[in-house]
Formats: sequence, C-alpha cells, structure tokens
Amino acid sequence: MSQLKSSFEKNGFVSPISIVDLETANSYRNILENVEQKIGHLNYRYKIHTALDFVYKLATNERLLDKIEELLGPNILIYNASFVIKEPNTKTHISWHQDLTYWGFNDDKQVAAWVAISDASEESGCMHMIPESHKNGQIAHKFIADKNNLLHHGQTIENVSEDGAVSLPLRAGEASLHHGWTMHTSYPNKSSDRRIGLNINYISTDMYQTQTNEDSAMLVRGIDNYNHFKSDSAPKFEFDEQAWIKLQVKENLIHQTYNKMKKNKVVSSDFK
Ligand SMILES: O=C(O)CCC(=O)C(=O)O
Repeated sequence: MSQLKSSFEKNGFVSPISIVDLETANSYRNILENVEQKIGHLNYRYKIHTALDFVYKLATNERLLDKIEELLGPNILIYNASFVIKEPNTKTHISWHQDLTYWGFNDDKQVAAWVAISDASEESGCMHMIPESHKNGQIAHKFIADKNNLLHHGQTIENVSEDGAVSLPLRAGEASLHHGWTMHTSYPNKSSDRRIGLNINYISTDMYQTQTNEDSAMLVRGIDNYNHFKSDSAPKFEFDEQAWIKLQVKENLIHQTYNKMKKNKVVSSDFK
C-alpha cells in the first residue's frame, strides 16, 4: 500500500499535497474574481465544475487525480465541486461536521479534496480535523441555525472534544484530502486577505444515490460500468452560460436530498 493511502486510512486525511504552482493558483483566482464581478458571489454554489472551465481543469488536474486514484481506485466520478470563501476579517466559520452526512450515498467510497486558491493559514481560517475520527462512521448531527456558519444546512456535531484536533494550513496551490467521515471544522478569517478554497468531492463509480434517481456525476477517470448517475458535462467555455442556467436545477436536487435525509432521520436521531 502506498504511503499516501496508509496515512489516509490511518488518519482520515493527508496534507499538504502540491497540485499547481503559485502562478497558476493566482491565475485561477483572477478568473474567479472576474466571474464574481459579473455574476456575484460563488460561495458554496454546487457543481461549479460544470459551469466554469478553470474549475473543471483544476478538478481534473492529473496530479490531483493520481492521488485520488491511489485512494479510490481507477474508476472515478466527480460528484460536486464548490468554492468555500471566507472574506477578510469576518465571522464566517464552518461547524464541526462530516461531509457524507447529507449526500444520500449508499457507501463511503468518497474523498474530498480541498484546494487552496489563496493561502489558508491558521489566521485566515484553515481547516482543522480530528485524526482517526473517520473510523467511527457517521456521528449524530444537529441542524443549528447560525448566520455565520457557511454550511447551507447548519449541520453540526455538538460538544466535540478538540484536544486531538490538528490544523491543516495550506499555501495557494496545495491541497488536503479527507475522508467523508472525518470530523472537521474551520474558524473565522482574521487575516486581511480572502481565504478561497475549492472543495471537490470524488466518488467511486460503484456508489449510488439512495434518495433520488435523478442525481448526476461526471466520469473523470476509468470506466463507469454501473451508470448509477446521469452524466454531468464539462463546461464548453470559461464561463458557460447555458451550464450556469442548468446549475440551479442540479443544486435544488442536492438540497432536496439534504432535506430528505433530515426529514427521514436517515442519518441521525438528533435532527430537529
Ligand atoms: O472551507 C472550509 O473551511 C471547510 C469546508 C468544508 O468543511 C466542507 O465544505 O465540507
């Protein structure tokens, strides 16, 4: 087993991994900020890799996909990609949670890559994770209304003992990889620069959605012998307006899945 895989399996995450150089990261930031000028905030818009070409390029970066392949095997889908942006000197944060809680999948053959587009330091609010927490499977979450929590549904694991937590600072162009059951959080950005990350969710082609037959994903490596998902397409232009219009439908479907998971208490007896 590779060192990357054994470390990932032991701790539930690996970091840092160099993906692109600083110049490329800065060029991605420039494109992002130009798009923001045109269409407004992009924070936590789902499936953004279907509408913005530079996001598609970063999510399918060969160096990144090689690492994902080491962890998930040869047949890989991108389920989702979203920017997580904390503006300078703001109170926005991310509560303790596990990513797989609301996605509605049958299994946990999933890896999240978090790629830093600007530096993510202690000061700017990098992620913190609890080593080995992925080994306990899904932990009860509550929905807690908090306008400063960037997570759409406020999903929160309460009373987390932070003693063993480690921080994962990243330089622009570096990434961390974490398992869908790894407990993680991040604190406010106290720096004078924006903290910009791209969170990409990769899954193995044999995974399936338990809550709807309409869900979609994008094959980015290998072969999909299962066809459990409808196909997401790559953008045709740097900013693909047609794909952007369709994004809303895809996003609504993901929110519906979240709500079904909450309502049916599929994942926890503690949802309010
Ligand atoms: O960007 C962050 O600080 C954390 C993002 C995260 O936890 C998530 O999207 O699941």
